[in-house]
Amino acid sequence: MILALAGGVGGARLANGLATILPPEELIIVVNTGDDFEHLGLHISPDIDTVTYTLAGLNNPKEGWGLAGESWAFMDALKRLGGESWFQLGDQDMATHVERTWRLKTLPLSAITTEFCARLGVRHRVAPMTDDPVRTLVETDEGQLAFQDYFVRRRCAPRLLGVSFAGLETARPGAALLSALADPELSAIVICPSNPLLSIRPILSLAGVTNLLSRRRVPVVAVSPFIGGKSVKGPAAKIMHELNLPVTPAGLLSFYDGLLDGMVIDRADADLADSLTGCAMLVTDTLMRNHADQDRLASETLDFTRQLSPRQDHKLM
Ligand code: FO1
Repeated sequence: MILALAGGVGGARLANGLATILPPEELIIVVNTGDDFEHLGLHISPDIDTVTYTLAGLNNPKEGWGLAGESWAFMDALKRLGGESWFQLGDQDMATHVERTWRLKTLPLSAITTEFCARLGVRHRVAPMTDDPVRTLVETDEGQLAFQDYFVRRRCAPRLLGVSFAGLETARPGAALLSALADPELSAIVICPSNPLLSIRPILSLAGVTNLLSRRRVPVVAVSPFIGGKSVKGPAAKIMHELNLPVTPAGLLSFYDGLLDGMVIDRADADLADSLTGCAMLVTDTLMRNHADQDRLASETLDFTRQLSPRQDHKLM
């Protein structure tokens, strides 16, 4: 059984490749919820929706988030009324947010996610990292901003000074994450090519998670979201630069701080990995332009995990 940690479009793409190869009982995808926010009175869970829509084959392939073939009548009507229109909510996508918000009055996010997946034909398990509220906040040269305010409304223009996760200290890891970490059949943990700081750190920082993960003695493999010093999608590289985190295999290895047994990096970064020790490297094409790329990268990553034995001295983050 593989535990995949994911957030955002890159994470969803690799998760989709893993889901193509592995049967439903052999994969669980645990998703970041730090990007969640309340908007227009609705609870939005962007990363959960991106993963769910991608696995359902319903996602907008160009943007990566949202649904394919959307119409925008709601947004047009909202603009006419002078409403907040910086966050694009398609007409079909709105049904997800309205129905989720309504159900959250009586159900946890994990139960709603399971039900939506079933309704959309997703057979693999997709679970939020926690059912408790965690909200990513960014410190910038223009003050503190909520994550989507910074990311979408301000298009990451303010200079980033730091990131924090409100609610993380008291949030309990989700039941699916805990049961995956305790599952005797767990054979590897795959960190998808998601933003390490914004998507993966919140999952790993939940109480007890790195501790449990390290004790399992199963290989932990990260697929790099960087190619040739740039992020494949989104401003991950800009964000890392502004926080003095190098966008290189060495930078990623040090960011994950003793947790990794293996790293999958792009051919463009092969030279940079030559001198790295303490972590096995798989050098391949990591750009996922289509389904074939997703499946190939997932298959190569799984083969790689099978060749690795976990380090005996996983350091706690
Ligand atoms: N990202 C944008 O850059 N602009 C948007 O207007 C936008 C709307 C949106 C609506 C629903 C959804 O599930 C995701 C949406 N995203 C949008 C993506 C999302 O905010 C970010 O990509 C993630 O939070 C980062 O992983």
